[in-house]
Amino acid sequence: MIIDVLTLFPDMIHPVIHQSIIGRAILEEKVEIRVIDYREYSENKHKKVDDSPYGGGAGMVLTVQPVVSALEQIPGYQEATKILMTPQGVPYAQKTAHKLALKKHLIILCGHYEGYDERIRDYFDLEISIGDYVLTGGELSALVVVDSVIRLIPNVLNNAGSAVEDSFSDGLLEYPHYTRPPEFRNQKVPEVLRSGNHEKIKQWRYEQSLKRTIERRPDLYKVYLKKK
Ligand code: JEW
Repeated sequence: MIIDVLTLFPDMIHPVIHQSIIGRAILEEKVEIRVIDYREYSENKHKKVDDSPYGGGAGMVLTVQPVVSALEQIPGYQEATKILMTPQGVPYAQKTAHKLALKKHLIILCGHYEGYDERIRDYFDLEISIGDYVLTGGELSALVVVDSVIRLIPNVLNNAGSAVEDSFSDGLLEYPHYTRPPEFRNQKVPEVLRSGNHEKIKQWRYEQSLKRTIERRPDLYKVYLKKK
């Protein structure tokens, strides 16, 4: 997979993608990530990429020319899946991550002003928001998409697919995990987990998953009941 990240702040992207599982996926050539500073494509004499909004009002708007020029110089950009990061986009969830993980080429645009010139939207296939909170720009959102998609590429997790799904596989939250020591200060590991009774352990974990989902995520529990 090739992922092109269009950003005005390449230094927000670089260190993150070279760590951990993403860093290894790049070294193992499971994914190629190219970070493109679209300011370089501005035809303005001062390399300006923003301007004040027509009709007035506070704040600046990202101009269309640098974005479209940066897009058009990417080989195969017409066939790529082009994603615009914006708080107005569809709320990001695991289902979208799975769809994106099937693609050969993603292009992700990060904005960094009060808004995009509306004409930019015509060049993109999909608008994504990572949740209902305010950020300073699209870079962190793009990194969330990149991380969640790369871990779904076959053989990126050494763990042959068992960790790929985690909590969202059956729609329940994960059960509590424990490891050594069996007792830390006054906290004990539940007896059942050390019993060796695998049927009992399975039952306990399922009950814990249910309890946790009902308490913490009634919204997920409702969906789980419907699917069951
Ligand atoms: C996201 C791209 C570009 C936020 C979430 N937040 C916000 C916001 C911004 C500008 C105007 C109005 C609201 C900041 N911003 C972005 C925020 C993506 C940009 C500028 C974003 N997902 N993605 N929750």
